[in-house]
Amino acid sequence: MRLLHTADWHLGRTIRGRSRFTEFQAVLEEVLDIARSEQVEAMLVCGDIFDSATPSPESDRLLNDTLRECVGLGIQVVLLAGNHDNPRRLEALGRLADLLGVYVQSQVLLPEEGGVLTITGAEHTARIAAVPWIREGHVIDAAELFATEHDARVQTYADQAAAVLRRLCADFTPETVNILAAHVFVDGAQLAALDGSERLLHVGQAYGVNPAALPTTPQYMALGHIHQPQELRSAPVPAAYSGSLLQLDFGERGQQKAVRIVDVVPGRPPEQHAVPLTRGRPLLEVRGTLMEVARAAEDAPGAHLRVVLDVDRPEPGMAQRVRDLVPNAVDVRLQYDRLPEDADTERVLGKLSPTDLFARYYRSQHGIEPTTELLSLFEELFAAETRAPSEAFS
Ligand SMILES: [Mn+2]
Repeated sequence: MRLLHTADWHLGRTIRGRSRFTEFQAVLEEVLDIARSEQVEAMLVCGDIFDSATPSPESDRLLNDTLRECVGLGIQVVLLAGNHDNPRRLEALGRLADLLGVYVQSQVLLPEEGGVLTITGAEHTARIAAVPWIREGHVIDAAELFATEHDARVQTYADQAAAVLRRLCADFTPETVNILAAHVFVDGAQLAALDGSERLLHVGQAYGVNPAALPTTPQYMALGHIHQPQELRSAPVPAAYSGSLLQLDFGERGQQKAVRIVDVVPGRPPEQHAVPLTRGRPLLEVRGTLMEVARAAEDAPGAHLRVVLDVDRPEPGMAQRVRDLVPNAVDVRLQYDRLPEDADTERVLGKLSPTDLFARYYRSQHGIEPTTELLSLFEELFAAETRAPSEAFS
């Protein structure tokens, strides 16, 4: 049985307020082209279908157009709710779509109550343990539902989520194709290193499932949640994050996005490979002077650009000049040398007057001294603000 594994579509995501609708449209057409030419029997979309809990009608339509095409091709679809999705909204879609072979998994269910889906292919039958994102506040409910090995000690979210995954895969038998599809954060997965954009989301949270705690019974784990495509070498069985369809934020720039094609028959290890996606616009960062940046932008006409502009000091209107010159610039930052901080001033901050504190703040933000006019304006406003309200506004 041949499967297409994808995830993290995030339909409706914008970049700094600009629509990416045509990119989503183009890349979903590309996914359908791949599904068609690879003759897949099923497509697993492992969560974060939409970017928000209240997607626009355009995003709804894009999903429906894509599903409609799959139905026409005879491709069965499994959609998982991710942490960005509204599970009840997706569930409502599933109430009708299952008649067409489009199965929505919006909550954690017992295996016999729909937690494990059955997909019948031309030659083989697949059992797919389908696990949406387990919300932090719901993990205990989920674990209790399964009456998983109960430990008197307080178990972490990650322990409980892992127990749910194992339980759902516990009844797999060797005569079927056995797959785990889940929207889950597995510890040790590579996060977008640039800007720490994904890393930040997980710092300090006990969300990461220990790979050693993952079930050993599936033949393949189709994962969603991490946007960087990757095979998960630390997992006990073949496992991968397919990654998102587009570079969704600047932290993901440079990532080659992909879908995965997985060939699997009962009782044997799967064969799988990534198929690169090419129809999204890349995200690039360009640095330098205005002229250097403009030249670099000409070399990358299709990209969304973050411009980091070298300037001596902040100048009002500079960001607008960049946008006028470089229409693809969606993010403009000014780069200049800030004055060095006095190491020991932290201790004396409490002794500074409000005006001195303001002057310090201004220097730290703008790298130059505030003018005397600005300082007296600050004093005037500060005095007005700190007077009794009746006095200030009478
Ligand atoms: Mn996501």
